[in-house]
Amino acid sequence: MLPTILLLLSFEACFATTSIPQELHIGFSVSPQSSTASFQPVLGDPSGNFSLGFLRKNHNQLALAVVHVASSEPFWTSSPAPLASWADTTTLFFNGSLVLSDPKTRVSWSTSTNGGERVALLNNSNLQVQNNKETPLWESFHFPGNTLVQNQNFTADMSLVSSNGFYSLRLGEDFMGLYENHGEEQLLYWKHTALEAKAEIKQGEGPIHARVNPEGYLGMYQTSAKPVDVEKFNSFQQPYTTASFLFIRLELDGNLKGYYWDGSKWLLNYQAITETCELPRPCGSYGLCTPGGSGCSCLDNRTRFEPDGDCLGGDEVSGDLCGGVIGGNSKYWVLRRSGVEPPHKELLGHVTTSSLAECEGLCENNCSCWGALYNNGSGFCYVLDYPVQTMVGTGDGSKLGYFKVRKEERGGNRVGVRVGVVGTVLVGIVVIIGVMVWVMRRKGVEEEEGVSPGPYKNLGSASFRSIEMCNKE
Ligand SMILES: *[C@@H]1O[C@H](CO)[C@@H](O)[C@H](O)[C@H]1NC(C)=O
Ligand SMILES: *[C@@H]1O[C@H](CO)[C@@H](O)[C@H](O)[C@H]1NC(C)=O
Ligand SMILES: *[C@@H]1O[C@H](CO)[C@@H](O)[C@H](O)[C@H]1NC(C)=O
Ligand SMILES: *[C@@H]1O[C@H](CO)[C@@H](O)[C@H](O)[C@H]1NC(C)=O
Ligand SMILES: *[C@@H]1O[C@H](CO)[C@@H](O)[C@H](O)[C@H]1NC(C)=O
Ligand SMILES: *[C@@H]1O[C@H](CO)[C@@H](O)[C@H](O)[C@H]1NC(C)=O
Ligand SMILES: CC(=O)N[C@H]1CO[C@H](CO)[C@@H](O)[C@@H]1O
Repeated sequence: MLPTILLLLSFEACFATTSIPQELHIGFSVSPQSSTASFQPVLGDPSGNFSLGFLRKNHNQLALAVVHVASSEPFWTSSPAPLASWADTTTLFFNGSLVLSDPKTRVSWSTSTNGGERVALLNNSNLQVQNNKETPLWESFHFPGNTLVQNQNFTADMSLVSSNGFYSLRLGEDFMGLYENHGEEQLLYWKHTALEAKAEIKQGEGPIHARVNPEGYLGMYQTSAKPVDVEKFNSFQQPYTTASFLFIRLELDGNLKGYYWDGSKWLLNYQAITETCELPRPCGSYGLCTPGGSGCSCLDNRTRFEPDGDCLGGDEVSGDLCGGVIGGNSKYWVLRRSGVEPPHKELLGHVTTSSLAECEGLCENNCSCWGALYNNGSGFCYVLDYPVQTMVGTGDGSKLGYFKVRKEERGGNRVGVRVGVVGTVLVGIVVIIGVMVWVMRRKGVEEEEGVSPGPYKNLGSASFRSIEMCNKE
């Protein structure tokens, strides 16, 4: 008897979680369940293809996400807003705004819509907060992350950002471009200018927008329904395409890729960049990428390339070489290499100098410069005002590279090792102090019933970063 009841109860529980509502109304509230492995659906679309719910991240955190149910592929998430904890104190509720609230970490995300009447997920995966008007108050299609699904409009004021935050896709006046984020600066590494074969871009008629067309292309449009550009996918004008579903995603390596659904899995349909060496940093900092199969090596020929590390400097190379050092030169050492040129040089500015020495001089005397590359044939001089990433190898010995390497960051020799050990000990001490302060502050905060959110939050994230650093060591 008892087992039967239990069976019935658990059957009922299963059933309850599989009947997902298609609309959320004022007063709705739900929390993540500890038993959910990776995704807990909250709202479904009419076709059953898509679902809004809690997506588990880093074991015990979550983002709100719209996923493709059959593949669990997220098309939209509430990040880059901070992740909430996967805990029953975290709630998603609808009070006119759709709000994700985690009082424990004080993470809160909201559509900030007053007067919303319902939340609905459309059959194109667009999540909307609606009232009785035709235009929704809020829609996820206006806030893309790294993914753009078919028919989703991508406008000039949006950007698609890779989930590591390094790369972005944006529209210009008559082109779309992929950019590498260097602090404030954005370095263009791929540019596709509208061909204007079917329609022309007209001055003064507003910015262009882009959209994945279900017929199998990424189109750029201005005012007309005719595209000003058609970037074709493999599935272009294939009979299976219109019955399928397409999306593009800015991937972790900086490539823009397109996919289509064949009914059981996603197939690669498009790649903006097909040559590995044309990716923004295929071989890491101070790496050298040689087209035609020989792959990655290091600019410094005394250093061996390791696939999971950088040749020199590591990931932490940033900022500039300015300030604070007597004599100017002492902050860095110089590495020279022949047979190298900058990647995407057609997108880089250059100056023409009459000699290699003059080109190097432009960099040597400027502390915000990290390197200079000279073409002895054309006299073109490329000055790099950002930390040195992967260069491209050419067989041509008249192409010369001059690179500054920050001194403390030179690894692999005895000085480097000693600096590393001292660094580790220092990091350890900082972490211990950090944790002590954090625990003390946390106690304080708990006693005050959380009156001062600032220091608690900041300390929390700082010590979290330190712990991450230790794990890496
Ligand atoms: C909905 O909840 C949020 C978060 O608690 C709050 O800031 C907002 O004022 C509420 N809106 C309404 C209409 O009650
Ligand atoms: C999606 O919804 C729209 C409008 O609600 C409808 O016209 C269309 O046929 C639907 N598409 C699918 C694939 O269900
Ligand atoms: C995208 O833009 C086109 C043209 O402006 C419009 O007709 C269409 O409804 C928009 N699509 C969505 C999903 O908003
Ligand atoms: C490394 O580069 C230096 C300077 O370009 C050159 O003199 C040396 O022969 C190279 N060593 C090897 C092993 O290729
Ligand atoms: C140094 O380089 C930066 C970046 O390339 C440039 O903006 C600046 O004008 C240069 N300064 C001098 C003194 O040449
Ligand atoms: C650069 O060009 C000059 C003049 O053409 C030539 O004398 C010199 O050897 C070249 N240097 C290199 C490194 O190719
Ligand atoms: C993209 C996707 O998953 N589409 C599916 C939506 O649902 C219909 C009916 O079940 C499927 O045939 C599609 O493949």
